[in-house]
Order: sequence, then structure tokens, then C-alpha cells
Amino acid sequence: MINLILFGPPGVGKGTQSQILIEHFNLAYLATGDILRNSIANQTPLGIEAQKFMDRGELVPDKIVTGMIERRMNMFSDKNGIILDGFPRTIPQANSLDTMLKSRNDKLTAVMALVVPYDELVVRLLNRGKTSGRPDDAKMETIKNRIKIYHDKTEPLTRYYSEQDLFFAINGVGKVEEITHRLIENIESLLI
Ligand code: B4P
Repeated sequence: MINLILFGPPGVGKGTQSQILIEHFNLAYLATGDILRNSIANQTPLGIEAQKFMDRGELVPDKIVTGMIERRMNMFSDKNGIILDGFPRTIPQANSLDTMLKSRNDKLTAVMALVVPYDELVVRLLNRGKTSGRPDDAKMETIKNRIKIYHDKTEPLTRYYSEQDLFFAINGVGKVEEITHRLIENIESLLI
């Protein structure tokens, strides 16, 4: 199985690259941001609760997100593995993921971290905000808050996964296809 986490700050290109990698490697795709936005659109109880946090650029509580992932983990038996986009975002979420994978006799293949300078992240998100209608992409203040929360809560996972020799940093600047090439090369080198 190929089980990947696509990692990095908001706007780094996780969603963009995931769409290409799932086709290339025939992987299932779980993107917490997409699932949450879908729940908001359908005004489910989970969506109504999550919206309060997301609109401010804050993280949705671990318990909600972890339960959401757990319920979906067993749905993809016909695939070669899974890409997790936007999960885990905290150490408790990473601990829960370890437990989930262990209970399936499975493990992580790698954490692929995209790296893009701060200023470019802000520009990408503001640009997306012009067309996406996403409240969390609309205001500079919210975008800055999301990036700050990434540094405070999510970046510690860099160490968590480096200590397990699972962490790989990939330059996320350039044309989308150049970045895909870097990712595929790295992933394939791990499968030999
Ligand atoms: P996400 O939906 O995960 O959103 P993201 O981090 O903004 O996006 P991503 O990095 O995937 O960027 P993309 O490829 O789209 O999270 C949204 C919110 O959901 C969080 O703030 C939080 O509230 C909540 N949430 C999600 N998961 C959670 C969790 N586990 N725990 C708690 N809360 C959680 O790219 C961005 C833009 O850049 C696009 O417009 C794209 O076209 C452009 N782009 C991509 N690659 C490019 C390139 N190479 N060059 C130029 N532009 C590029």
C-alpha cells in the first residue's frame, strides 16, 4: 500500500498536487478541508459546528476531524493506498492516525511536505479567494491567522515525522507539473 500525507501550510498546493497523484498511483483521497466544506454546504450538524472555526481560519477541534477520517478510512478497498490532504494538522491527530493505521495492519509510506515562501502563500490564497467564494481566503487577516496557526500547531509534526524517517521536503515553487515531477520522483524512490 502507498499511504501518503501531503503536508504544508495553507495554499502550498496540497489539493492541487493530490488531484494529480491520486490518478498517477490509483490512490484514494481524503481531504479534510473538502469534507468539512461539503458538510457546511449541506448544513449538517458537523458542518454547522465546523463553520464557526473555519470562517475565522482556526482549526476545527481534533475530535470532530478525527471521527470524520475514521469513518471514511475503510471505504477504499479497491485502491493502492491513500493520500491524506490536510490531515493530520496537530500532534493529537497524528497520534489518532497512528492508531487507525495500526488497527488496519497498515502504516505510512511518507509525509511529502511542500515548501513555499510566506509571501507566495499569501498571494496564492488571495488569488483563489477572488473566485472560490471561500470566506477563509477572502481577508488578509484570516489568511495570516491560518498561516500562524500552521506554524504553532501543525509545524511540530515536522519533527514528529522526521524522527520516524518519514518526512520529505519538496520545493513547492514552480509550474504545477514541475512540482508533480519532483513529488513522483521522490515517492517512486521510496517504493523500490
Ligand atoms: P484546506 O482545505 O486543507 O485548505 P488549504 O490548506 O488552504 O489548501 P491547499 O494547501 O490544499 O492549497 P491548494 O492546493 O488549494 O483547509 C481549510 C480549513 O479547513 C483549515 O483552515 C481548517 O479550518 C479546516 N481544516 C482542514 N483540515 C483540518 C484538520 N485536520 N484539523 C482541523 N481543521 C482542519 O492551493 C492554493 C492555491 O494555490 C490554489 O488557488 C492553487 O491554484 C494555487 N496553486 C497551487 N499550486 C500552485 C503553483 N505551483 N503555483 C502557483 N499557484 C499554485
